[in-house]
Amino acid sequence: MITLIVNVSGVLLMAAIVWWFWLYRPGLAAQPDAVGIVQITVANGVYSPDHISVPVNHPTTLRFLRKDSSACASTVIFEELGISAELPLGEAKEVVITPVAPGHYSFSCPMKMYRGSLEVKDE
Ligand SMILES: [Cu+2]
Repeated sequence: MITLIVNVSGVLLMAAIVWWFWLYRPGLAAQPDAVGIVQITVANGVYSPDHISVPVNHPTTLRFLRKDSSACASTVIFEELGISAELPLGEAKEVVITPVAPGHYSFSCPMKMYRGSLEVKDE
């Protein structure tokens, strides 16, 4: 019985890994509110929302709220934009970005367990 449970949970875990790394695609992109702010929660291995759409050449405030106490989640990196920020636990941290070129950019924690995408759109 124990073996069965271990096997079943192993299969479920593998299915979850496959889903997370290969099948999962973020849904509709979140957009800044009327004053140019997007709230992003950092918890349980995901940025919510993890797909954000922002206008080009416009300052957008990404307001991160980290609820995950693991050390790796405490840094968010926008590789292509050359931005990295420390996220204090349980406190909002604002990262202001003004992307100058349309395209797709990524953001993640240092080990890339937390991953998000930023879509910069022409107006
Ligand atoms: Cu990480």
